[in-house]
Amino acid sequence: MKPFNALTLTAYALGAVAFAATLPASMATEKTEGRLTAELTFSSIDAQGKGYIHQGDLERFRDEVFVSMDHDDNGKISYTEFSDWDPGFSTIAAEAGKRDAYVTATKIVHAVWDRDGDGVLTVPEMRFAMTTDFRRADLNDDAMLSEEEFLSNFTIIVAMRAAIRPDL
Ligand SMILES: [Ca+2]
Ligand SMILES: [Ca+2]
Ligand SMILES: [Ca+2]
Repeated sequence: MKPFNALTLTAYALGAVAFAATLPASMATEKTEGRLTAELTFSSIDAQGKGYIHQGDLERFRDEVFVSMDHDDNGKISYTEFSDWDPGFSTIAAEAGKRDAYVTATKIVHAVWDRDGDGVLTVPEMRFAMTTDFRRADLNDDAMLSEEEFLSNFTIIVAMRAAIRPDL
């Protein structure tokens, strides 16, 4: 058995929230604000409205997000820069009284994506995270993510929604 390091622990924690977030199916269809925000995120990745996203869509989105996050244009995303970027989850979390849980989730995601642990995200680190998350979310292995695969299995989306509403 491998040593139980911090990354294993955070990956385990994310797995646990992902598991909680996929139960039960009937509740997952309810239109919560968290789900609507996740749907809007999917729409902005799927810029052409195809109804699915492929790696190229995600890479274009990642590139846009990286540029908009990197306030000081140094090619690295600090946690402060990372936490300032928000497609809408932060506001919902504040309204739901889940600000602390949301901040914790953003810290875990930033730490997991920061593979060399130097406190900042580089383009290759973010690309690796997106590619890994894409593959993990692609349940039927067809190299495309349907909206449902993205909403239910894409790690950062699941983590943010779970932080706001653990039951959804
Ligand atoms: Ca920066
Ligand atoms: Ca790093
Ligand atoms: Ca798929």
